[in-house]
Amino acid sequence: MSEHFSKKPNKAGGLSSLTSTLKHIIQSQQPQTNVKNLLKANQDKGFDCPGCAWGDEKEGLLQFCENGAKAIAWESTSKKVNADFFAQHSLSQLQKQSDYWLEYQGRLTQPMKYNKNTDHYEPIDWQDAYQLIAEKLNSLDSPNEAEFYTSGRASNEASFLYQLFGRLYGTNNFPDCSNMCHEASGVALNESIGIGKGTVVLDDFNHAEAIFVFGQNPGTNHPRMMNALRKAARGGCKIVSFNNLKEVALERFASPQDPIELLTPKATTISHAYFTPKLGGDMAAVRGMVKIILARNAEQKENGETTIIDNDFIKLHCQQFEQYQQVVNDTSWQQIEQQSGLTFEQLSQATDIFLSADKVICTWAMGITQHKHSVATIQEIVNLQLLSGNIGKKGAGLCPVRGHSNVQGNRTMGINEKPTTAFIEQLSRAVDTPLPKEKGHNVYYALNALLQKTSKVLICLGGNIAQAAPDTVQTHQALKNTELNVQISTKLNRSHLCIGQDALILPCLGRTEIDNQTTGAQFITVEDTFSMVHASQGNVVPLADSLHSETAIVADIANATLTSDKANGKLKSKANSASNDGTNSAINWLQLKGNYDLIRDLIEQAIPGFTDFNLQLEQPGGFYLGNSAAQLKWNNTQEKALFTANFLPKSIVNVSKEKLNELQHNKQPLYTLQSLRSHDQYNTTIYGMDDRYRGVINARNILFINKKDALKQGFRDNDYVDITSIWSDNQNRTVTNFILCFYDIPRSNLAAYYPETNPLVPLDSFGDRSYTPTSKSVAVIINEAKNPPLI
Ligand SMILES: Nc1nc2c(c(=O)[nH]1)N[C@H]1C(S)=C(S)[C@@H](COP(=O)(O)OP(=O)(O)OC[C@H]3O[C@@H](n4cnc5c(=O)[nH]c(N)nc54)[C@H](O)[C@@H]3O)O[C@H]1N2
Ligand SMILES: Nc1nc2c(c(=O)[nH]1)N[C@H]1C(S)=C(S)[C@@H](COP(=O)(O)OP(=O)(O)OC[C@H]3O[C@@H](n4cnc5c(=O)[nH]c(N)nc54)[C@H](O)[C@@H]3O)O[C@H]1N2
Ligand SMILES: [Mo]
Repeated sequence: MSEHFSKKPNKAGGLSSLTSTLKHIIQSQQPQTNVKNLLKANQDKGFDCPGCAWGDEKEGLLQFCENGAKAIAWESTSKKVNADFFAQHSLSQLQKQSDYWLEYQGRLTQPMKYNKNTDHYEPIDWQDAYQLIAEKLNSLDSPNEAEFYTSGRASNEASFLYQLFGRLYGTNNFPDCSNMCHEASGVALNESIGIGKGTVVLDDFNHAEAIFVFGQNPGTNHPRMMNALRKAARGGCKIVSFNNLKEVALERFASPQDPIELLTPKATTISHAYFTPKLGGDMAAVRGMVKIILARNAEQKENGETTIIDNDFIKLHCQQFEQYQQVVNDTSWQQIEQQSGLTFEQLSQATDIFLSADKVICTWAMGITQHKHSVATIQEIVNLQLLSGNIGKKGAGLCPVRGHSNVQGNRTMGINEKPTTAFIEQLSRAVDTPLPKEKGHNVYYALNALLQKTSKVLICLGGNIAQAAPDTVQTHQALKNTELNVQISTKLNRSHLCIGQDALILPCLGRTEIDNQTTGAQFITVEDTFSMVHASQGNVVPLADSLHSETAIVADIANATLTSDKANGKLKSKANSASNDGTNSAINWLQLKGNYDLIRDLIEQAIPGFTDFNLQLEQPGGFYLGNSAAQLKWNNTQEKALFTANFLPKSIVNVSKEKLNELQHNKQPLYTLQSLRSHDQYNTTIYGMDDRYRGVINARNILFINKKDALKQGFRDNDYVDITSIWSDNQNRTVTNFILCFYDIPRSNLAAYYPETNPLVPLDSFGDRSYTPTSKSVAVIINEAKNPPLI
């Protein structure tokens, strides 16, 4: 033990989470407002908690969790980052501050423009800011020289207007946080089952007989999911965890809403079985389970007994089963055990649980999606579920657990750089204007285009691309190459500080605040991970009169850009041919901004599933968008659920053979590093320096390592090390002075926090077909720190 490490707690939740909630509410300096906020979180006529995309229970007074409370308290602070603040701090001074310090200064409240001569951000009128954006966009040689980034908090209304604006302007360049998150789930599921979303609803968790949780840490990142898991476990459902680390919430969880578990050491055992595969080893693990199932099935068939796989389901609904069987047969046990790091016996135990349950849900998150072979891994999970017909029946299905609270809604609204033809055609009809069909940029291509200066303008609807994207040095350079960088944000972050020629900060309202427009207070809508669409309305007075809503900001930028006399000649269209006040236009941006019901009317025409949108929202809890696969309708090209016959990757270590030989020759051990979240952060927002559930106190530069690996290299607990990534381009990517922490982690695997380790993730190291950065499998070496801090 040291000053930074204490014993890992033996349960998650309980009193510690309640005290932490209170601490964050008090620290916000707005305790009364925040108590009021928490009572409205995820309630009918309340606002949608910005914490995560988990679904809402139908009843219960309290619908928030510790980390949702942190997110809410973080937004509702009384501290302001206004013109005075920027007059006091030059850009160069701000650049020296930590990410934690930047966001801790308070809420952005005034639109600001960077002045190169003074090196300060200075106030600008909203209208002047819009004019500046309009002029810049209309001066570009091609609309494809602009990038429109979105983070998954933006509402359906704001993101619908944003993509419509981008497309009317003439581009499909919509890089978004999803590209770095669940992109692989979308690619895999669309191909396998014809829809890129999960097939379950919240109620399915009440009926499942087994729940397999792959690569996910819900105790920290989806705490409200813990209620569903706890309830299921208590009802006899068997929960099986596959996680590279022993995450305490998946072992034992105490509900803060249960008086006994709150006040005594009692807790509910969550996982019936817990397996710790190697990083990137899940595809092999699931392949192993399938191999066991198929072997047992063949045996039973031979003995004339009933088979264990669901032959009827497979015959009626699936394709390519024979090819898949062949690939499974050709996969050796040696490869399965070596890649998964699990034994035949362990995988047999997992299979026994799988087969003993009639209804199985598989959930997953970033531990599955951020590898090179993530698409294939997710398709292997689908294969497993198809074998037993575990899709389209109550209590069973596929559940990619989304991150940002409206990231799924953003996609439904068309934030997608590769829209389908059907989507574009319907949207074009709704606005009576042809729209671009060719593919645009995802995050990977957008950053490359900015690096090569073929893109010149970056507009970000929320988020913090500077710290969220991989290869920090390159990403920062990409942002510094911009001719105009526009950030629509609530808090100050690194993306406001990586700038080129012109830069604007446009401060917006948060979810908890009242959004008044010309026709009165507005609500917005969001879609959760279970495809439920519901309203969200803020209920506290905005921190400053000068704040605008995201929806209004997008409408104003669109109005200024598209209705200008100088609107890009090539883009002149019916929808854009308006006078300057936004009237007489097929799209009357100013009218839409004044009344969000009208935006929803337009969504109803443009996006399938939103018939009677405004009316449907009147139902408490909102409405279900439906899911074709859950109804056993397969909307892929084959019109069948596909068994995908992928081979296991040749290696799960993300380096070339030459590099591997070189390291072996130098006797330098190679590790695979995962970059993950602590309990005290929301992505790039750092709330505090602890990671209570892993026993870490007051430090983020921690490197979790297996004791045997450390000792073999001559390191001791608490030693300082430098971490260097191994990648084919020979560029030096190093982060320094990480403190080693001996931890229960598979050999040759490491874990450290994101975003601090993002400088190690090479931009060109991304998932096959998903382009998701391989944030959970970075090949690295570690060396004694060159310049350790003097103690
Ligand atoms: N409080 C809070 N809530 C959040 C967020 C936040 O930062 N803070 N972020 C939101 C967002 S955008 C997202 S996407 C989600 C993220 O939610 P998670 O996916 O839970 O986030 P990570 O911290 O990246 O955790 C990854 C988990 O997968 C495990 N893992 C890593 N690699 C592997 C592997 O190869 N195999 C297996 N089996 N396990 C592996 C890790 O040990 C860890 O438990 O949470 C959302 N909710
Ligand atoms: N190495 C590594 N990198 C990763 C990941 C990882 O696991 N490892 N995870 C990836 C994942 S899953 C994701 S989703 C991305 C996250 O990428 P982003 O979504 O870009 O990042 P966030 O940190 O969520 O964005 C935080 C900022 O959003 C702004 N903000 C907060 N609330 C609002 C709001 O209501 N409106 C507006 N307009 N702005 C708001 C604030 O200014 C805040 O500073 O990071 C990815 N990067
Ligand atoms: Mo995410």
